[in-house]
Amino acid sequence: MTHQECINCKTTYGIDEIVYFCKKCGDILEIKFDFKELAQTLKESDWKKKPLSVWRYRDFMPIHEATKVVTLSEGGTGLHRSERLGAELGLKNLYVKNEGENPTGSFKDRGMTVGVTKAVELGARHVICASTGNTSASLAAYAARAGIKCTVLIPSGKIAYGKLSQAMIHGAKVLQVKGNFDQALEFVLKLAEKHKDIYLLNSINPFRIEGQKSLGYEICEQLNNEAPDRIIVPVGNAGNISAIWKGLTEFHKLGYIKTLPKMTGIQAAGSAPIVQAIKTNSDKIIPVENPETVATAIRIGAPVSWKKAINAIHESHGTAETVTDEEILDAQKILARIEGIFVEPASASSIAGLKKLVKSGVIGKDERVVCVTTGHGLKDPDTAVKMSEKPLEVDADISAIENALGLKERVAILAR
Ligand code: AN7
Repeated sequence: MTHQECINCKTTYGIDEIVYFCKKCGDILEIKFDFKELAQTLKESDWKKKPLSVWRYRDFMPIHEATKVVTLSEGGTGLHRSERLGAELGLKNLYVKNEGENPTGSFKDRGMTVGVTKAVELGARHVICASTGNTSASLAAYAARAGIKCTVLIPSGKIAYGKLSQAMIHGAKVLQVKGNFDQALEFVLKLAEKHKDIYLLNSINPFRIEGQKSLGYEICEQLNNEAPDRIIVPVGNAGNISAIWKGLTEFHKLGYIKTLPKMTGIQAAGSAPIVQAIKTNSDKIIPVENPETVATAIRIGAPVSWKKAINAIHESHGTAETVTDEEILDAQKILARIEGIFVEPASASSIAGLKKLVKSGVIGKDERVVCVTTGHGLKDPDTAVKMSEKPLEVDADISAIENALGLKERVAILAR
């Protein structure tokens, strides 16, 4: 009794119907469950015996029972208690949920394992997406795993090398469109509309959101069935913050958690239409024409899931904030140096946002906060190298090496 439903006019569509936008009002769709039926299924299921992972929650996923899932073991990522970073920022209860630990190195795998499983279930032989990098890397891997064709459209120039290499090695057809992400997305939407045999897997596809909601479930289970006070998420197209909130509200409705966290979205200052809407208390976004940021993953001016994200922030009494490129890179470095967690710039925006909001007093020092870091640092090695101290070149000689390390001086001082 699961169906797809328009988030605006509530028109319903069958669970196996291929439809990306509401045919009546043009808004986006979400998956709806019959909660009585779901609660009964869960009661009879042994889901709690399965390891922490996306497919631990198979009963919560809109996939038919007999379907074979397309998986690379996604989810089950670490929720790292971050005492040193917490102390630095004045917080006692800080955690980092590190999504870089997923198979292709980003949270996108949670959505793609479900999305590509659904694609195969529907008989699709060709999948497509537009991407700032991670979505294409993930889709390429899952399409390879499923043995189906994959096409990705990426913006020109501004895609991190690690991500591009993944899409290429997995055999996707990669088109670099001379334009930005928002333009690339418009083209894939047109292509999927025109060529019905090509299945679209951007995050307007509600089956991807279903996979990504497991991130919300996992955080609560890792905190012994409690929600934190706040979850901070980097926001681009706004699929992830919407998905996490969907998962949390489902867990709440089913009685697995008693409270709900404040959802807090962070965008880069140069591409922050959702923050702008929240701050001006508007129920609409004004797309950013030419988005700019070092965090190329979230260089998105017209996020498709903006309405879901604004709902999530309002319903949860959360907030949204911008961070500058400098704040992002600074946070990336701090996290790597004092917690041993290497994330890409977009991911570090959640840490940068936390720092800013603690400083301004919006986030209380006693709050239990979870920062989601969305992608691995190796996705964008160029930025990491650029902002770090260069390796010293030394002669292949022990005394030259000791010299460079300052060990010679120490010997001299000790000898005195
Ligand atoms: C590391 O790959 O949109 O708000 O095309 O790669 O759900 O869009 C990437 C997004 C955050 C934003 N962090 O998530 C793409 C793409 C990282 C990301 C986001 C992305 P959404």
